[in-house]
Amino acid sequence: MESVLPPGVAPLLGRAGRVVVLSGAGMSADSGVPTFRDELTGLWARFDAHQLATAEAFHADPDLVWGWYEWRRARVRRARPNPGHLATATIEALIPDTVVVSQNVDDLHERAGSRAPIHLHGSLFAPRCVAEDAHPAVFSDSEDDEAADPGTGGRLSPPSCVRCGALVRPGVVWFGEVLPEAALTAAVEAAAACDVLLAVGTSGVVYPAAEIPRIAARSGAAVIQINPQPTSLDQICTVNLRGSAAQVLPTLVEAAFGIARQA
Ligand code: BV8
Repeated sequence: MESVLPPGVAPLLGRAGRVVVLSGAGMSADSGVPTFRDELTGLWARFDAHQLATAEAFHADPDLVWGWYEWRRARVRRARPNPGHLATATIEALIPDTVVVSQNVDDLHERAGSRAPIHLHGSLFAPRCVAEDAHPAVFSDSEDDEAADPGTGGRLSPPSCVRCGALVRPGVVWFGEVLPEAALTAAVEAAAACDVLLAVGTSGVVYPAAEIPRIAARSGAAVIQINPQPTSLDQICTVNLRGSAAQVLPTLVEAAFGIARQA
């Protein structure tokens, strides 16, 4: 596996004092969580994810969109962090000044042991009320058991907020919605100050998240991309490692720190 690492890449990470790990949907692909590029299935097959992940779609058909998010939540609950998530937590343990910036709404980084990943696009596990002040939703969350097979999913009516009776919506950032300011500011500051940024499994087309690796590159950091496919980030990267997160990230950590990968 060493072969995927051109000479000089591992020491870049091994010598780094400040690291940013920017993860996209590809980081969770090896855990069975579909990326935003993957075709939608079942009820949602006739939509693309960018269409459904909007306030317009939710207000036009709350049951369709809430059903989609509940299906995704159930799938993530059944998923397991993969060696890519585990290697990220290892980097954090070895380089204390590591910031994990996730575009993903799953909790696989946390379940792999990452301290406090920054969620730029929210979370599947933080539903909130549609009311202006977006107060956390108070509702009896049918924490259906982890084992329940989400199957192909279906339409599901969103609950009403017990506190104000308004609809409850997924706690994610939809297209056309602004990102949480504190999260974005923290990510931009970390990117501007890091020595190395690892861009893992992101197509680099969704803004403003796609600006993060560009800020790091402009600030003189080494940008290492891990992705089986070329992306719009290739040109700004110091090195492009063609492979999966679960394969390449543990190999890089092993080579950089001389420690065996976690299964
Ligand atoms: C906003 C939560 C202010 C919901 C998500 C500038 C230029 C152009 C457009 C814009 C711009 N500024 C704003 C926009 C509009 C828009 C945007 O960027 N549109 C894009 C599509 C052109 N941005 C917004 O709307 C943002 N808000 O700007 O607000 C504003 C407001 C009004 C008007 C103007 C401005 C909000 C963006 C956040 C949207 N919410 N998620 C949910 O999840 O349901 S984004 C969502 O898509 C995901 O969270 C993820 O972040 C993103 C998908 O991107 P990636 O993670 O990169 O994943 P993708 O599927 O694309 O690619 C997967 C990659 O993995 C591939 O490269 C593949 O090769 C690789 N891969 C596959 N397997 C593996 C792998 N890699 C490693 N290992 C593997 N095994």
